[in-house]
Amino acid sequence: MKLLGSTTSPFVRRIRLYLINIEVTETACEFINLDIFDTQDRAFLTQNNPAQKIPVLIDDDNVINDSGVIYRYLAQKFNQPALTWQQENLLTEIDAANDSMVSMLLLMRSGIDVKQDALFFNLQKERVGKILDSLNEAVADDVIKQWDYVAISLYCLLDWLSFREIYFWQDHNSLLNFFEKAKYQKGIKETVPRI
Ligand SMILES: N[C@@H](CCC(=O)N[C@@H](CS)C(=O)NCC(=O)O)C(=O)O
Repeated sequence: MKLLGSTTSPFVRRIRLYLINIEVTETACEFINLDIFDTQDRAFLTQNNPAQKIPVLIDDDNVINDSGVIYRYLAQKFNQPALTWQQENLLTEIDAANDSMVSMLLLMRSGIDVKQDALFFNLQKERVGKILDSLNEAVADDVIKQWDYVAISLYCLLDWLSFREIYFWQDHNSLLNFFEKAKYQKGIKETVPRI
């Protein structure tokens, strides 16, 4: 298998950590680090995913796009349990916060002032705030407890928000406790997004 991605993407990092967690080695799944804004790398990405997003998993003739679908593919291939509906909802929240903040980052890189008081920016900030409150509660209530795909995805979101300095979440005590414990998990150091 091959995983197309980048070291900075939180969506790619989840899959890398999940693979490590289920003990799939680098030899069994090679990580291809792309610069998605480089012409050649972008052409290679587009060949495999016209949506031009990472991660992409290539497993012989199967080309799988989107971290959520890749997760389901891997879970099935390696006989791992499927997510419960509650876990699916938590993942939807984590994805929504991640998508909003990736959009904000791209807007900032396009020279747009995301601090301005305008509908689009206000909606993203409000959404991320509400989601972080909800995830904080989920951690406090032990709904997110095991080091599974949901916890991995949450860790990747929080670490990415800090890395990009795009949203201050450290005032959420349960998330902070979760983060402090999770940073010693297998693979965290090897997949750190800092360049
Ligand atoms: N829903 C997708 C989102 C993936 C995504 O947004 N990846 C970002 C990198 S963090 C990307 O490829 N962005 C390129 C773009 O938006 O043009 C997933 O879960 O895989």
